[in-house]
Amino acid sequence: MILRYSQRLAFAVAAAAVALGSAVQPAGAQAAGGTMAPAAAPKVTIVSPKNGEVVTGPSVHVVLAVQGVEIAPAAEHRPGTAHHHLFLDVNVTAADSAIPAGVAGITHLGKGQTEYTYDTVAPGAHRLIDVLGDPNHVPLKPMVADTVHFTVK
Ligand SMILES: [Cu+2]
Repeated sequence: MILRYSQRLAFAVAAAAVALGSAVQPAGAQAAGGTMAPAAAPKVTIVSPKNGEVVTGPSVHVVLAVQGVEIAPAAEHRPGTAHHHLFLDVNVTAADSAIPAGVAGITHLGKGQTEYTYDTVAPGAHRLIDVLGDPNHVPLKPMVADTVHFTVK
């Protein structure tokens, strides 16, 4: 009786594994064949200014783009969404801690903005880093970031 039950259980587990395997395999085949995009890792791009670009100051307009993640206001606290954080001429903060607010050089685009204008950026060389953070402002894991160097004339 006990043996029979365990045999049935083993069969059921094996059948489930086969069913799972057959369900997973076509998706993998499609991705490999390029007919369906696999779930892409999130990616962020600083569209403007471009790396190496010389821009006319004093204001600098920043345009951002993402792939594979939804940008949303932090206040919505929706899992899986993110918002941009700009680090202008300052280093990125710790990967496992919330990005601080009220710190010079760090800007939260917490309303889900995908563009930002610095009113005054001094002439010279600058480095801009964009880091995606979750609704709690903690950088996504693995960190999703982009860096450009630009010059204000
Ligand atoms: Cu934030």
